[in-house]
Amino acid sequence: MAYDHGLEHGPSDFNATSVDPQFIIDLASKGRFNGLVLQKGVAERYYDGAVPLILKLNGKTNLVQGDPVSRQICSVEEAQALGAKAVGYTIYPGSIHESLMLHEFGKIKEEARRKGLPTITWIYPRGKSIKNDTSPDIVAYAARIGLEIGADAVKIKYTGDVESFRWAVRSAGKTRVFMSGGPKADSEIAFLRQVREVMDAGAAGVAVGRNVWQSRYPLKISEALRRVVVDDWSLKEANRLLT
Ligand code: FBP
Repeated sequence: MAYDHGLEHGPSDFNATSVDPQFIIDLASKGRFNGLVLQKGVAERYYDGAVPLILKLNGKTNLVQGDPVSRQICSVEEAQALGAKAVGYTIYPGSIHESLMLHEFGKIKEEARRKGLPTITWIYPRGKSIKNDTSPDIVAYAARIGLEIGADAVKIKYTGDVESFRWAVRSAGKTRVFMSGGPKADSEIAFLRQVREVMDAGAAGVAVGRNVWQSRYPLKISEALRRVVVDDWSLKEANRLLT
């Protein structure tokens, strides 16, 4: 489960419940998530060790316009001290600043490997040169970048259909692929269908935020999600949990 939105988007993503990190920490645990993505400030004050921590090492706000850059704001050492079992880093290929992020991640990867921590990269093609960040070619390129730079897992956006996502998964080779959730889908079933499709395409799992904690039934959707991802349930079976 991802919960780094307070930095990336600000509190406008939250409601009166999800604005409280404690609610998310409890939800991740009750919903039996196998990872929780936090920035260091939230981790320092709220993380309780119940769900494996994935510490996000870089981040940015959405207040700056133009080609994005996201710089490191937490060290690998600090992440480990906070209890992280893996570290996360976002790269925006296509941005005029991409080389900065690729370089920074290269250093992080070397240190993380020495410390035995897996790396998960959010690879979001973005910037003036990117016309459509979910086109199959662009998403497959993002997946491949993950492999080329040595990420253990890559988090990419959905392309919209199983076949093109399967190509993205193949392009990532032995780097595991997680789908990024995106803004809240029209319905819980529409979101679950998307998850079913990415699993059918060979993804290792999903790393989602808004589609869980913006739902009216966060616990039910967590359970349905786990059933599809971990237990390989069909959409029909999982959907019964929502009714
Ligand atoms: P969601 O499932 O809510 O989309 O979260 C995934 C995520 O990658 C977060 O980790 C991050 O804060 C956010 O999306 C960034 O979204 P974007 O850069 O596309 O606005």
